[in-house]
Amino acid sequence: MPAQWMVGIAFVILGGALAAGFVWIALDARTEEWDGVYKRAGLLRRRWFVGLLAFAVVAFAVSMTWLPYQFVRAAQLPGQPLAVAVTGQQYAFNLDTQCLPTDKPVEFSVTSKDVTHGFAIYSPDGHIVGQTQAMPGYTNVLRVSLPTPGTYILRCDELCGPGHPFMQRQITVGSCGGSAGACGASACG
Ligand SMILES: [Cu+2]
Repeated sequence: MPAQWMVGIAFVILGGALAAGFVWIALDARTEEWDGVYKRAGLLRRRWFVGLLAFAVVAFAVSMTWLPYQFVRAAQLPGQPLAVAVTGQQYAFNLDTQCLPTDKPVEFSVTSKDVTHGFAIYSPDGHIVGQTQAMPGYTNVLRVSLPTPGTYILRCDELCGPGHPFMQRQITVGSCGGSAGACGASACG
């Protein structure tokens, strides 16, 4: 069953249970003084709030390890990375290498000389494999693994001016004069 369906069914069940609780209290109120109904409704709301709060805290803590924070990516992609400096400037990316290896992580340090740009890496089959922002006065670090050799495309995915649609360049992964899977020494530095 698709995840969206499971989430939808869980939402309907939980929402229905909450609504049923309030309906039950509302119907019960016809034969009961307001004070008792008010207390039970308040209790239900407080328990619901505490339950949601506990769920949110747990979900936040667990999902931290799913997000591409630097400490998470460093743990997922261990090893000494190839450091690549990237500077965005209307409307091009400046990199200090033309070739990236397939056999170790690549760590991009991304900044900008003018406005905020996006920095998105697209694999040869057109899938996005990593993304961060190129921001003036700040360096974002993006660690990725590129195990598939080929020609990748770096695209700006943040509207940065009239020339934004043309802000892209190619970069080779895995065959820069050496055998596939390894960069030539001069190209990779
Ligand atoms: Cu742009």
